[in-house]
Amino acid sequence: MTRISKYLARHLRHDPQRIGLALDPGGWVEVEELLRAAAEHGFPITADELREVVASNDKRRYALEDGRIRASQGHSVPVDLGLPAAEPPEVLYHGTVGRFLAAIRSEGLRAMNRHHVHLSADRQTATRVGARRGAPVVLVVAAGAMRADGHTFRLSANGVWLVDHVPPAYLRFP
Ligand code: HQG
Repeated sequence: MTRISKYLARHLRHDPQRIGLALDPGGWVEVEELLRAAAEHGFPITADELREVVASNDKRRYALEDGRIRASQGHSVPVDLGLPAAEPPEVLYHGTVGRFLAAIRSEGLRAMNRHHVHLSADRQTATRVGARRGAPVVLVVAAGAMRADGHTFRLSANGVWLVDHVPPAYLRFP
């Protein structure tokens, strides 16, 4: 399941062309097309396996709708997820690692290779996100204050808060 999920992330978020896929502007692709492309490129997946991966995925990374599938967030290829602006809670969290802190203190949080900065609703999730890269450091984001100052927040289908940039003034460091 993890192998399939990683394969989906690679081709639905970052590199669809690698297997000859084209995502529509919203990031969707026909399930049949995806399965055919994967099989043709040496990674056969059955429709049942795909459904199972989508349903059991720990972070609900993929959405299935009307015979189409897309990643709910995390793209590096240009897509417009069409997410409406949403009211964030007063604080959100961002998990990172010590080696990025100097840059983050001076530039704030930047989207880097993705479309948005990803923020978590709880400290525990942010800790896990940071731990992917080393000893996690959790920053507290004054989301309510940012919203009040005109920054737009969006909430992905799987509960990740997305914002273009977090200026350093809204960050609290441990
Ligand atoms: C850091 C996973 C230097 C930032 C996770 C992070 C998440 C800066 C890294 C989702 C910086 C970017 C996203 C600055 C931010 N200077 N470094 N100014 N601003 N950074 O992977 O948030 O499993 O693009 O702290 O669970 O780690 O893929 O972002 O360490 O939800 O579904 O630059 O990816 O979800 O890394 O993770 P990423 P992220 P999936």
